[in-house]
Amino acid sequence: MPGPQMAAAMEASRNIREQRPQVKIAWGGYFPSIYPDAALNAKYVDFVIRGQGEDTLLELVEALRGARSFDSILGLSYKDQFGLHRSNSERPMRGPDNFPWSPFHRLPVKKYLRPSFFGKRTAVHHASIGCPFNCSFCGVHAAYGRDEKMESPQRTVAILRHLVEEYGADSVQFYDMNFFLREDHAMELLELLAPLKLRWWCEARVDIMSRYSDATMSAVKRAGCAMIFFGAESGSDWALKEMQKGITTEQTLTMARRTRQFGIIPEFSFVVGNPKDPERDTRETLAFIRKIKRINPDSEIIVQHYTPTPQPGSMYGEVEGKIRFPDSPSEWATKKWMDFTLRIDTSAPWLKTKTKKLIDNFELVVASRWPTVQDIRAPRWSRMLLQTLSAWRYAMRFYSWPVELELANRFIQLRKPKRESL
Ligand code: B12
Repeated sequence: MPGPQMAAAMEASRNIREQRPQVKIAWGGYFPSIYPDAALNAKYVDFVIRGQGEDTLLELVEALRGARSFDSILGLSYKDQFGLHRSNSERPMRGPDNFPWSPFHRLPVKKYLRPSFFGKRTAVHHASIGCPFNCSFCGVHAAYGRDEKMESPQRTVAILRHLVEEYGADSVQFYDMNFFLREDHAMELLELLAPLKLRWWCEARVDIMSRYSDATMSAVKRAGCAMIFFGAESGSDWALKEMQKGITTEQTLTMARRTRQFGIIPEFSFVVGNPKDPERDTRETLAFIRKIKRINPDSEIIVQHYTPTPQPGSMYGEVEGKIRFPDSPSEWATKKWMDFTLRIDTSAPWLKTKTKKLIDNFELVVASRWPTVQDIRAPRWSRMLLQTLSAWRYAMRFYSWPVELELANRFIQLRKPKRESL
């Protein structure tokens, strides 16, 4: 991932290079997959493994032992003997069923099962890999291509049963980019999942789930689903089109209603400040969030700034010339770019300071008016304090200079879903 993990990887790589210069260093994961040239520009990165890593890494080890050539390894980028960057073709993705189970017996699994809003011992699982959609701001298709491969429901449930029986897991977060794809697959999985009595979280799309029948929706609830993360992205249909999101604002409202009807908490995430018309996007999205809150006050709202990734077909074309991406990990690790990748402060040249302030202030007022249920440590009084302080602002739509909320939030420090480690 970009952000703090990358800064830690830089430090570790530099130390290894210093102490053992003969050791080759390969980077993998989202950041080097999306920015392979920037990663290779670092002296201490010899290889970049793009996208799925398991097979590429093994083949790289074979090549380092002299058993094959580097140019025969799909998904690998590297420096040749002249120091020039070479990028081999993409590696076709293999589905989860093609790999053996994770070797849980070799890990201190209990240490990884952490308390959360969902239970005392929350596990994580990937029940599919990749995503067939093409949203212009998303890193998944940039790293993995446009394909999604689902794990068989039998295998998902067998692995989860193992985590329940051997290690006492009582809840799970599915890290799939797109947990619900086909309704028949979902129904089969939900029926098998229900007897495990897990409370769980997943990410899904409003277009797909708004078409699911009532019977499937109640099976989702019966199977233990407590919360679903939806990328609602914008309150403007024109901005959704610009983002190649493939959903409508109407479908988001439908899911706000349906989640309420079936007793599931929705998390709606927004990417505000579309470069085409950031002012209009912001105005319409903030009004839309208020509408969602009227329909389903339990909705958790996540507000992010629009940050393009440099990839074909993305909004990057729109902002070309207005933004220059760093060409080395050390520049990516500066505060300015760290804030960019974490979508904290995008320093986007197309976003007026006034608009940016409005987005940030609105986020603070909404997060205080409805403090996230996901912070399980926050005492009741702290939530009540934030609610009391922010109620008049939300009612009067007065978001400017929220100094008292900034102070209260600094003191209370509620967990920010999506931003902090779990
Ligand atoms: C879980 C998750 C989180 C969790 C992380 C919890 C934790 N403690 O690990 C939380 C909620 C904290 C989180 C936060 C954020 N996340 Co996040 N997150 C994910 C998610 C859903 C799964 C990642 C994962 O663990 N996958 C499982 C691993 C096994 O798969 P993988 O990472 O793809 O790894 C494979 C290959 O990449 C490769 N590989 C990976 N590492 C390495 C290393 C080596 C050496 C090699 C050889 C290979 C290799 O091999 C692996 C197996 O094939 C992804 C989306 C997704 N479904 O992939 C987004 C995703 C990674 N997150 C993203 C973002 C933007 C963020 C935030 C910045 C959001 C925000 N505004 O705050 C923050 C950053 C937080 C931080 N500290 O840096 C983006 C990154 C996009 C980009 N441009 O790079 C993603 C892709 C989502 C998206 N739709 O765009 N996230």
